[in-house]
Amino acid sequence: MILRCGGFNLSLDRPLIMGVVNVTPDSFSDGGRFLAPDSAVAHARKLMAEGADILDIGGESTRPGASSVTAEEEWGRVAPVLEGVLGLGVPVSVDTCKPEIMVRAARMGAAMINDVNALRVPGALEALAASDAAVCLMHMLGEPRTMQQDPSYRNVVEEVLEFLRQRVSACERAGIVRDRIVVDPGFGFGKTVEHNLLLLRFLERLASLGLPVLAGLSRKSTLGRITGRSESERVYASVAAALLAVQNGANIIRVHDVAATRDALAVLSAVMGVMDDG
Ligand code: HH2
Repeated sequence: MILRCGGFNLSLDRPLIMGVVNVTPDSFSDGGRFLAPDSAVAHARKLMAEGADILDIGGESTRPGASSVTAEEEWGRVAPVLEGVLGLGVPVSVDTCKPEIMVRAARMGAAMINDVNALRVPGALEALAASDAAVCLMHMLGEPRTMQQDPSYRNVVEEVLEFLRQRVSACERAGIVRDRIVVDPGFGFGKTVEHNLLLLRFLERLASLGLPVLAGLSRKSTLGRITGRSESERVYASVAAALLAVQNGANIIRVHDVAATRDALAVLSAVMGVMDDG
């Protein structure tokens, strides 16, 4: 499978690692650490050196209860970092829900728009259609401020699948072709621990859409609930979750800890590639 992504054609014959670069004061696990453009760019370089295949720059936290930012504020955070990493030779994704940010980021050279709102904000479909960027469509129940207030589903896996199917159709109607689309179940976005575990266990169902699947479990609270550990202590659990996601069909893994994830995926790839000849 090939993902067309701005000027890049990404082969998904092996799982790809998307490294997270949050340029926010309030992200749940690394808020405030890379707010200065220089430190964000240095962090992006480090993630690339560790083996990131894609960088994902975010200027607004989606943490439950995070405060929203204006487009100007968000662009003020994202633009200098985007400018600093565009020449590094790796496709750059911008994590945003705002059509004006999508347009400006794609114009500047972003290869992907990662939208936790799946292009539902008016103008977002058109913004993507007018660009050559890829898009990641993520499922979220409700909105970040309130999404963790008693989320409920009849069948979480089937409902997430149906939502994504409808968003893919909306993209196609708007003129965004399928080989530019990635889908994501949105771990932690309007989901209980059990919902997240069901989605991870049955992630393969999403592959029935015939599109690349992205999974973001890195350092999330479900892993904290299972292990009893704080955000910065969730590396081992995150690596385990990334491995399970890939085994269950994920093509792109969105992570904070690139080096650890890369080593785990190398072991998986060696085991899967070994010949059974005696
Ligand atoms: N998770 C977060 C943000 N963006 N995008 C996709 N496609 N999938 C995800 O699971 C996902 C995402 C939340 O993680 P993080 O960026 O670390 O936190 P914050 O939103 O607080 O900045």
